[in-house]
Amino acid sequence: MLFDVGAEYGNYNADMSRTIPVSGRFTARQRAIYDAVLGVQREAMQLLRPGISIQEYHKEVGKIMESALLGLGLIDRTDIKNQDPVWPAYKKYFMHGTSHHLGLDVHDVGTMHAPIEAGMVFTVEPGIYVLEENIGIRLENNIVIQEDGFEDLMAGIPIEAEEIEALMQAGRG
Ligand SMILES: [Mn+2]
Repeated sequence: MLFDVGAEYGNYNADMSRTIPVSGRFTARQRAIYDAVLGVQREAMQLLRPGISIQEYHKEVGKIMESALLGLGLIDRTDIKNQDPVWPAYKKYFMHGTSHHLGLDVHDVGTMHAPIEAGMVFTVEPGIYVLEENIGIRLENNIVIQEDGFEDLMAGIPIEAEEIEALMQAGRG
């Protein structure tokens, strides 16, 4: 079950996604896809830094996602070789952007063309949606860009598959 939720405080917004297994435990396949999404999220966060444009960033995340989907056997080298550059093969399973500005609005105003600056706040929300397997997973945290990296504003909110399962087991008593 995929939740995309948020809170508003002092006119500022949050935007978070978590995905939990309805049974309380991920199947092996769900877990493989979950961990792939989490891996892409973590790598994507490392890319968001002052100087990079959001367009360049999305291109780089596309490459990371491509390799994750290859690993899951969802696409193969031939799909990539034959892909439409405007709609690359990975888009079949990840058809939305990875990040958007966040602030006074959930999708806050901001240019896609100017370089990213310290102090900007972004969502980082990769997802893999496999219609044919009835599995859709998105994980979304909010980060603030700093001069030398980023701070994950949701670092304290459980996201590891083990943490999610443990919480669900605990809620069963
Ligand atoms: Mn979002």
